Amino acid sequence: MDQLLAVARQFTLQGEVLDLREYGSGNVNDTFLVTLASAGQPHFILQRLNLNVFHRPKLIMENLRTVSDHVRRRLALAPLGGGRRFEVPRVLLTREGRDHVIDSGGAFWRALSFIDAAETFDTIKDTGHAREVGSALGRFHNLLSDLPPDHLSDTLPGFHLTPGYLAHYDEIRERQGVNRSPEVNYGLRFISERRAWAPVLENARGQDKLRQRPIHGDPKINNVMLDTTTGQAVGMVDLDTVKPGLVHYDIGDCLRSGCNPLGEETEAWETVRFEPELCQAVLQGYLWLAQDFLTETDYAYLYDAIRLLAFELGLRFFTDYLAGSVYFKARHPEHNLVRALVQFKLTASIESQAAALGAIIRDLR
Ligand code: GN1
Ligand code: MG
Repeated sequence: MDQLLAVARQFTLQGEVLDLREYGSGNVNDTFLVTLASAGQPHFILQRLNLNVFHRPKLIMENLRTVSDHVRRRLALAPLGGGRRFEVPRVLLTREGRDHVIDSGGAFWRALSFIDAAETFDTIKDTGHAREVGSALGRFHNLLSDLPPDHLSDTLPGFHLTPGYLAHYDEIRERQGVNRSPEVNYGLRFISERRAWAPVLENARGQDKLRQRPIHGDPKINNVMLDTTTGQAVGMVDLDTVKPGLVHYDIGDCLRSGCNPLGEETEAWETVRFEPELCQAVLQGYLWLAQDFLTETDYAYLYDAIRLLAFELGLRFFTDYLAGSVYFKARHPEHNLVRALVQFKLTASIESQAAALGAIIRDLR
């Protein structure tokens, strides 16, 4: 705690630290909310980056600045109407003007502005919430649609490349073997039945049917901030995975998160379902702002994106379970297995509603 406070103080230009507590439910970094005795900006976010996942933190800080500067510039040129606000976190500097602190143990700390009078939720509440989540992603993509993707570094090579996750899965199975159980058998079979289809987005990209754009990388519902009074989306947080990629990764990830009413952390994996009404609402919110830049072929791959990103996250959790939970923080030894089963059930639910989801996509165009 003393070390934490000492790090927090380096980012405070004025005001004493009144409170410092763990914040949010991230699976990779450690996040804290700092409260200051300062009337102007009483809160900021302090984070310890997980260097096992993010090998080049300086590039992440550069991407963060590129994105938040670009978003601010766009909004200054064309402010949102209707009393709406939209923000992404700003990088805060230390008293010496640096954007991070390395502590005595070598950990990498950085501070970000807190979006005021806003909150996030781990599970989706209703179609109104779903529409706002979709519109936040649409707004984010729209604001970055004129930023050339090569202005962003690829801070996490291989992120969202499903064939790479399959190769890693094979390697782990080979290296560590598998402790069989009915749930593990279900997962093994589930993956093997879908592996031929899994390169669908990468193949389309290889054939130049889909092109790279700036993406968020992790637009799950608890990365969308909603105004505490109006419930409107007012920002997207967690920009560590911003990089060049396919918007399909984001759309699929947003939907696998926003259309699962039980949430990705439920223990009741057997009853997980993908809700088409929520899907309709997320897509409506998204497409309202994204239709300006989406092409015909982009639409043609939306259904695959929804199905693939749920499958991919299941595969990632399942592999990490087999590997002994070395990537995603786990609260118990079976945690990543249960998380995987949730995503596999969600994938199966998506597949069983393929025709209805196709119709929803068609009707929204
Ligand atoms: C991880 O750490 P967090 O919760 O922001 C992961 C995402 C997953 C997500 C699932 C860098 O995000 O890809 O979708 O867990 N981030 C990384 O909750 O792997
Ligand atoms: Mg994240």
